[in-house]
Amino acid sequence: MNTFGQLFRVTTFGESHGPAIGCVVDGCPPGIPLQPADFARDLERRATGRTRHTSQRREADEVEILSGVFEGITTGTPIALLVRNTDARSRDYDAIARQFRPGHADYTYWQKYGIRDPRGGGRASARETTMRVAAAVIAKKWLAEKFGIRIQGHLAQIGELVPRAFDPAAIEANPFFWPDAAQVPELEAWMDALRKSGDSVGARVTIVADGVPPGWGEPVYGKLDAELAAAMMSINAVKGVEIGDGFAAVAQRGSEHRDEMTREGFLSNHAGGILGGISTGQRIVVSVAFKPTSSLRLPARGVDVDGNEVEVVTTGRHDPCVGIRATPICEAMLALVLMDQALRHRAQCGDVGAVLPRIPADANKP
Ligand code: EPS
Repeated sequence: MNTFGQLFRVTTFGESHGPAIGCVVDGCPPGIPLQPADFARDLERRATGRTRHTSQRREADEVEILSGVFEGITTGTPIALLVRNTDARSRDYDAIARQFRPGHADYTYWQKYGIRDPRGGGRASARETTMRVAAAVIAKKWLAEKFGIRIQGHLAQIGELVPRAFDPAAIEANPFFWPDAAQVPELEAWMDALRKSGDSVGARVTIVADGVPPGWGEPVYGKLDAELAAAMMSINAVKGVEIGDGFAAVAQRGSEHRDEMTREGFLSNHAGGILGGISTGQRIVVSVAFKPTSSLRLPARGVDVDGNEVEVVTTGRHDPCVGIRATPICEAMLALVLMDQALRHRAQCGDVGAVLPRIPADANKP
């Protein structure tokens, strides 16, 4: 399955070392101003090779709009976007073309298809996330314009390091999306040491959406939180998703977890802005766990396609922590889910109108 969404449908295609990657966005509302320059900011935020802390592959990541836009405005017809691969170095993969990297999708792709494109991880590469981010630029634009929805993520943990302060203004001012500016030098040194060691590390990314109206999400099989979990889990290397307090709810009492309501607003947001699979109008809060990447130069025991036990060593240009550039990817998946749910809500409940009483978002939020 390479298609995501029901009414706002995104299909991605392409491999990491193929000529290009791309997507088709079907079901996009007409009338949205859209030009290639709109994609630059989020694609740069996600790209490799912009700092020493990510893979040194340097892609231009320029988006070509092939269809669905006339004179800078979406027409309602399928929007095809293309990004050419310009810096693939396939010889890096010669040595492991017949081996399975422990902890990588090499093995499971082989088991499923009996064949794989080993160059750059093929379709299993994080390269594919470029097109999700591109498609979500359109969704973010529409959500912002129609509803004033703002989506922002940050890196909430890397290895054992957690931010000691939270300053929203710091997030976009460093290459980690880290909310504590004073801690960034420590983080850089920590990442330098990790890179030198040849190892990798996991991370947690938290993303929020403000301004989502109450009522989005479908009650049983199309729950907003279920679709968010599936969307985040579809990102490479994701091993866990929490909504609101997530697994911390296990140890909570109901009297603590419930979000009390006043006419001035909700007094807390343990639910992460979703009750019964439907948005409450509070901030939507999603937290995503990334595993440490598996392409390591540290030798590991593995097998090859002939069943021989081999020592696997991965050279090339790899991310020591894929979570560092996952913030825009998680934001993108949040935007795509909200866009699709917004159109579905409009289709079924567009005539319901505003329902009273409407509790404002969190009373205690700045
Ligand atoms: C990736 C391995 C590297 C990364 C790539 C993701 O690919 P290569 O070995 O071809 O340099 O650079 O990320 C991107 C190219 C990108 O645009 O995100 C992997 O194994 O997932």
